[in-house]
Amino acid sequence: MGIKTRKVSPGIEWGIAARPSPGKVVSGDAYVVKAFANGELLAAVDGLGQGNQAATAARTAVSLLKKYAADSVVSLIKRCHRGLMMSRGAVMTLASVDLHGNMSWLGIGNVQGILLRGDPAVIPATERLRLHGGLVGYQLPKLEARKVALQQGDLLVFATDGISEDFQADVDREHSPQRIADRVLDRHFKGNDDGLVLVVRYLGGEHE
Ligand SMILES: [Mn+2]
Repeated sequence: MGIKTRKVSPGIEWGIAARPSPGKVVSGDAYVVKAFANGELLAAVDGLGQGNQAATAARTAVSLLKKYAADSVVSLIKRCHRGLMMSRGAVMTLASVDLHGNMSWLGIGNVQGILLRGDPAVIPATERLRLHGGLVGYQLPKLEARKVALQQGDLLVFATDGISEDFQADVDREHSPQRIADRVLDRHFKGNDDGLVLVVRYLGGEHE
């Protein structure tokens, strides 16, 4: 994408890198970074398949997520499920972070989510989101969000399945979110599917 400006939103700094499947013009992958009154909604979405129909499903999900950003992640998945029933469906991982750093995250399908702690004293140093099988719009598993308290400097990385799963080794915490996203995409884009990497650093607020 090559966007180099620093992206900040209340409490976070973020970066995005994405590329459509080779030969395709549109991507079925999409993301959300949306502030609401008490926090921030983050999401990476992968519309099933590639091309226009996948992009339509992803766009529908993104518009619902933005419109109802303040809702819980469970209720957002349910909304998207209803909204995508006429589409090809989508997989997605959502994280809602409030002003105190309380994060609630939930993944349906195979959009990877990793939390890398900024403070070396925190154990575990890395946490991979456990994903639930399913396809939003077709079949939902039991919805249970995982709750984590973020600390200043924590880093979140979301990657769709067009990015190889071993991307973590190329996440350098010292770099800006945009630089991390660009590097992960460059090194781990599989080349047979759309790929998207969303990187968010939690900066904390004055509300601690
Ligand atoms: Mn995909």
